[in-house]
Amino acid sequence: MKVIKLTLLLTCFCLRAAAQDVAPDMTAGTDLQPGDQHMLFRFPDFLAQPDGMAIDRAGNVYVSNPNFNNPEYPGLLLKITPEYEWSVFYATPAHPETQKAGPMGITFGTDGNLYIADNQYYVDKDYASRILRLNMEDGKPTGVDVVVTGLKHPNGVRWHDGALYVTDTKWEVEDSTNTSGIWRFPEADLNDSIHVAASMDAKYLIDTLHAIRQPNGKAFGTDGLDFDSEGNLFVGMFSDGRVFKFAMNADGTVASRDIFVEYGTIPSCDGLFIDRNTDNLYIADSQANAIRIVEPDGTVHTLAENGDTTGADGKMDQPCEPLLVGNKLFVANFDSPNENFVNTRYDDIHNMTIIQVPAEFLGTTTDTNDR
Ligand SMILES: [Ca+2]
Ligand SMILES: [Ca+2]
Ligand SMILES: [Ca+2]
Repeated sequence: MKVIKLTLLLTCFCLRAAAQDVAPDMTAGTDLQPGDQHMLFRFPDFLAQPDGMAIDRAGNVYVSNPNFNNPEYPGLLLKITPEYEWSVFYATPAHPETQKAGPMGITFGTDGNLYIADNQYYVDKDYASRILRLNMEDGKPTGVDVVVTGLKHPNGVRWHDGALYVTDTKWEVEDSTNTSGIWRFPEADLNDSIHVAASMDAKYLIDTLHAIRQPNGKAFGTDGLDFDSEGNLFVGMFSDGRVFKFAMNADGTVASRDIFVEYGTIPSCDGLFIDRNTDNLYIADSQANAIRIVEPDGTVHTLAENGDTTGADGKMDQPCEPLLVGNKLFVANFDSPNENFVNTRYDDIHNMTIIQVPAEFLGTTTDTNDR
């Protein structure tokens, strides 16, 4: 019965999405002033919180929407074509006990399937979160498998060299409340569903990191992650803004961990994307309503930054994830502030921002950065 209900719901959303004018605010060919912010999309209420993004080999961009702020709607995935036309793509199945889905980070595996962090932290902190695999054939979803259970706050996901990497922003056990972790799940093990142990030295946990507690008491750890062209892993800490660089051994264990962006350099680090043509990092500085670019030598630039807004002007309203699409940056805006954020409140405008990246930060090629 629930399946039928979900199908009906999804059909309803598809009709609504198709019924509205889906003419994009701009197309891929529109010329933009480098560094200026523009409205990419303004979404209806059932897409209240664009978050994680992934891009397939054909150049379609997928965006997760956990709808934590609008819980009457399910967790949805939407698809944006290379012509910037969006539609609802999939309703993520609800957790059998919480009756909610919280799709955050998404990424394509080398198998062509979409891996989804189903974050249950905001409805159940008792290790209810999961990783889902949305099986795909010819660009269409064919079903979902639950491949990992027992997580707490899965957030960013990336595929690298035969394994799925996942950040767990609040991997807390017992009485620690500022710990976080990084998981690595080899592809072969994902074929049998993995249940992780609630332990700081659980199998598949390759590192744990303590977030520096902020004056407001918040301590959210590992969030955005990505790999550079040489296979180094970069992981950002949400509420203290540090970024760590890891060299990896061939067997997937950590060879070294170094601080790449020091504490105090940028206020926060949510989503993180690396352009493998230049190895520049793009960081969504959620707290500051800003996008930072960090060069491989550690030099930090601000690509764009703005004050408090609803997003009605197209500008950033708590940016959570950047994705370089060609030579333009797509920015998802999460709009769910903590008390010390530039964004002061969740509002009823739900938007994504687009920014032309200045030529000085781009490489000589814009090879697809699919992931
Ligand atoms: Ca995030
Ligand atoms: Ca808003
Ligand atoms: Ca807002």
